[in-house]
Amino acid sequence: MIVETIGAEIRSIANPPASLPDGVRRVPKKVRGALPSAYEERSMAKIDLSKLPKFSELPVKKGAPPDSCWGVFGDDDELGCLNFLTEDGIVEAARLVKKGKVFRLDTPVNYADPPLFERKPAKHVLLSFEQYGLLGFDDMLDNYNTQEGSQWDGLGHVGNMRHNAFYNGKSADDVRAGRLSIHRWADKFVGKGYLIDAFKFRSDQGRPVNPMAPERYSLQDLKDAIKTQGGQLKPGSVLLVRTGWLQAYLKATPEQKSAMAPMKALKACGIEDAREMVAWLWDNRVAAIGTDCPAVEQWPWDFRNEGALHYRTLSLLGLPLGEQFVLDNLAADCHQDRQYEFMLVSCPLNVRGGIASPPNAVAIK
Ligand code: UVW
Repeated sequence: MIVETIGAEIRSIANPPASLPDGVRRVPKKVRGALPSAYEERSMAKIDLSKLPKFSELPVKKGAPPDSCWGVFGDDDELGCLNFLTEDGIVEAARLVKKGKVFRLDTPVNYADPPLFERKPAKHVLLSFEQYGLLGFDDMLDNYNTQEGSQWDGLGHVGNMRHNAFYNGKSADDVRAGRLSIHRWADKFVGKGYLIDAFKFRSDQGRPVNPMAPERYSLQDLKDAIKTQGGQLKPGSVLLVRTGWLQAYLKATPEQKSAMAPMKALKACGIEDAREMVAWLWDNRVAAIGTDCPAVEQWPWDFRNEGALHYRTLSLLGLPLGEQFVLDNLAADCHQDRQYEFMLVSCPLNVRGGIASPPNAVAIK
């Protein structure tokens, strides 16, 4: 199926009609057959974000779990909330670039030593051209876990246990077969970004959060921080939330880092997993949420808790989660010029069937 359509009124269609809605391009039949599936053009209709259902109107599909957006973007959709990143939004994002400053949002590979959650470090191997009598190198990253550092969790990362399904009702076999793959995002993760420095907001208020404890930033904290910072979280933005965790981690000694790496020992702050939180994210058309903490929500979180943010976002709303992002320099710049909006460009790995990816992201101001 080639055509992707958006919204309650424009459904995904197995047999596209002769004329397509504005903005939907059809891949010519001749070309379709010639392209491997990774290169299929998956076009998006121009959508009016204000016309999509509100959270209170979800679900729109019979039999879909409560609080899920399954079916809103069509039954075959694999992009979830990234559908909020529209072509017009990219043009608006480009207009936010005023100073020519670029902020890399990824940690260096193997920054966490040892990596968190018992993930394994990558081994960087140089291959010399000496054997060919030449001067030069290739290199390999052996054993690279795409979640060893900064990462987007893809929609195949966790599924809804009760419904035994991932975003949009896809099964584990669908995921194994490459559905909800990270490669679908390869050219879709560009748009407006907005940073909330929740850590600074709470500290300035005299209510500091300890990033190394499972403390939570509430929805009210996020809303109040936006009010204090100024600017607006515009519909169709990627939201970045600085929790202070990465800064605290980087200050820890090697011994402290080793002690906190195992899953059972790690303790980290995050944002609260309340229903109101995801309702706000959906109603504000947040396309993805990236944080500088290990799990977006606090760690530990209870894998059996259906209300955990991982389940509410990834599997019910198709909302990508970003973890261990580097936000300190970006935050410092935002405080300096009081501009918390920027263009965000993220090029996830083009791995067919991939589950997660380093964001390969920059914020540009
Ligand atoms: C956890 O919550 C364990 O984080 P991740 O998304 O990296 O699996």
